[in-house]
Amino acid sequence: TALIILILGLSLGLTLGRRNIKSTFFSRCEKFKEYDCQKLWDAFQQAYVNKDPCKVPVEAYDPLIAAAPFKHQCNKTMFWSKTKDVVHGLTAKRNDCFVTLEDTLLGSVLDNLTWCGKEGSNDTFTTGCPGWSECVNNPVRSFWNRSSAAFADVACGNVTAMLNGSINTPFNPTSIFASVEVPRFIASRVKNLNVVMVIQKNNISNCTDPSLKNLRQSIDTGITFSCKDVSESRIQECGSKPEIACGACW
Ligand code: AVW
Repeated sequence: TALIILILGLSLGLTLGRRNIKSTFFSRCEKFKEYDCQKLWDAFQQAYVNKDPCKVPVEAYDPLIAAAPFKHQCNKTMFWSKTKDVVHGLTAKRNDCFVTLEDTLLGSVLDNLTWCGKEGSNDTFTTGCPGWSECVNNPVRSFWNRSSAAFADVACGNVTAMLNGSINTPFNPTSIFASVEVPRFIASRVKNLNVVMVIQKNNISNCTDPSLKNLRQSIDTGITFSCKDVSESRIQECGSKPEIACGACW
């Protein structure tokens, strides 16, 4: 009987996991009261359904972005690269201070999901989809590129980016942050770019890393640049103590 229960449990889990991108989409979407989730689901699906999953360009998501435009979050916009967990650990608790793409409706609805379509079918698939680097124009990668561009377009005032001090090149030219977001910062909207270098015990780089010089040089001259090395525990403390003022997090 134990074996039968195990097999039943496994197949039930698989069925639910596969069937459920639509219900995941809706349950996450419904947390944001002011949107028509059915309308957003339709706009989402039209981007990739019935298409070769390697032929979904970033523009395919224009109607979805238009249906749920990002709001200006002046002084709160938070970018990140290779620091997903620590950043979201913080913004989950301190959205009074910082907002990432994954804290917005579209970003949170599609975070950690995989999807694609198939020519000749109107279904959404969550297995057998191309990997991130398998082809450039795949549905998941195009969505994150398109939504990151739209999110960067509305950033204003003080902008923060969390980079990872435990890797060789914290500002990597191939990252979405470097290739899609930074080029869209314009001085008439963005006043300061404040980099927070997340420093763990075994860090191998910090604000003096040459890649940070590239970042400083690639931004508009009218944007003030700063970089601060901050320990991971300091960032976690800011998350766990709501009494810490946003400006005093590091
Ligand atoms: P990242 P980014 N395979 O931590 O600067 C699968 O490198 O690029 O930071 N998924 C991938 C891959 C890959 N090889 N590379 C990237 N991703 C996906 C949006 C994956 O979902 C925000 F606004 C991973 O968690 C940030 O400022 C995510 O891309 C900026 O883009 C980030 O990869 C972070 O992009």
